[in-house]
Amino acid sequence: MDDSTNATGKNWWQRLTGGLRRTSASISGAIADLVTKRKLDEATIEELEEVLIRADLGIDTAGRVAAAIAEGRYNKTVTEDEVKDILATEVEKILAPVAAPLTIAPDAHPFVILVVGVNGSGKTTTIGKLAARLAREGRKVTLVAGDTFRAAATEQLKIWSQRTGASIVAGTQGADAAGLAYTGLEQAREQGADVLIVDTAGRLQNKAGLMSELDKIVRVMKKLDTTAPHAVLLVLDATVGQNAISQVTEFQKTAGVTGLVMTKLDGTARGGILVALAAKYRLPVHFIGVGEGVDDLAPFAARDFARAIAGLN
Ligand SMILES: Nc1nc2c(ncn2[C@@H]2O[C@H](COP(=O)(O)OP(=O)(O)OP(=O)(O)O)[C@@H](O)[C@H]2O)c(=O)[nH]1
Ligand SMILES: [Mg+2]
Repeated sequence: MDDSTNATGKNWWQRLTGGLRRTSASISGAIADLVTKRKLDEATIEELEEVLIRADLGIDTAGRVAAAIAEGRYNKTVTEDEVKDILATEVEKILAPVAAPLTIAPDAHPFVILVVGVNGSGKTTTIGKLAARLAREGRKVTLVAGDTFRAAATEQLKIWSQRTGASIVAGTQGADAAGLAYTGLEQAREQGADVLIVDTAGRLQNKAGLMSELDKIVRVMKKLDTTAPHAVLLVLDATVGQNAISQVTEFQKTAGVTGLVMTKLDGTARGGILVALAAKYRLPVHFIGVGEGVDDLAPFAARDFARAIAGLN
C-alpha cells in the first residue's frame, strides 16, 4: 500500500476507501442486511448475488462469489465480515492478473503514451495527474494538446503543463490532430523528453469518422518511430457502468488499447464495473482515479481495491 500523504493529510488507503465509499456502502450495507441473524439459505445466496450484480460486478463474477460464499455454509449463520472476506478474496483473484504498473520502457526515446476515450471520461485530467507523477519520478515530460476541437481543451492542458513543469505542444483550434502529434514527437525527441503524452478529443465509440482519426494519429507517429505509441491508455469513467464494456470493445478494435485507467470511482456506487471488465478483457489496469486533485490517481492494486469495495479495512 502506498502510504504517502497528500496536501489534505490523507494517506492513499484513506483516499481509496473514501473514494470507493459509495460502492462499498451499497455492497456492505446489503450484505449486513442479508446475513444478520439469518441462516444462509438459497434465498439469501440469491439475494447476495443480486446485490453484486447491481454493483456492476457482472453476472459471472457475482455467480462465482455467491457460490464461494455458499460453499460449506448452507444453513449456517455467517458473520458480515466472513462474507466480506470471501467477497474480497474472490474479487482479488480476478483483479490480480490485470493489476499491472505502467512500465516506461527505457529504450523508447521518448516513451509515447496515447490517451483515448469517450467525451468527458477524464482523459485530460488523468494526463495532468500522470505528468505530475512522472515528473516526481524525475522524468522529462512533453504533452501534446491533440484535442484540437475545443480551444478550452488546449487551455486545460496548458494549465496542467504549468502545474507539472511539463512542456506542451499545442496548435490552433481545428488543427489536424495527427499533424500535431507528429510535431510533438519530433520536438520531444529534439528536447530529449523521456515521455510524450498525447491527449485526444473525446469521441463516441460508435462514430467511425472520429475513431479513424485515432488510427491516423498512430500511423503518423509510426513514421518517426515504428514502435510508437508504446502505450495506448483507454480512460473509462466508472459512473457509466455497463457502457464501459462497449467502450473497451470498440476502442480496442480501432486504437489498439494496451491498458486501462478508470476514473471517477469516487462518484459512483458502480465501482464493481472494474471487476467485470477485468474478468472479461484481461487488459492491464494501470491506474484508478478517485478524485479531481493531482494526487487522486494511483497505481491500481488488486488487494487494496478488493478490500475497499468489500468495505474491509
Ligand atoms: N470526481 C472525479 N472527477 C474526475 C476524475 N477524473 C476526472 N474528473 C472530472 O471529470 C471532468 C472531465 O474530465 P476531463 O479530464 O476534462 O475529461 P476528458 O476525457 O478530457 O473530456 P473531453 O476532453 O471533453 O473528452 C472534469 O470535471 C474532471 O475534473 C476522478 O477521478 N474523480
Ligand atoms: Mg479532454
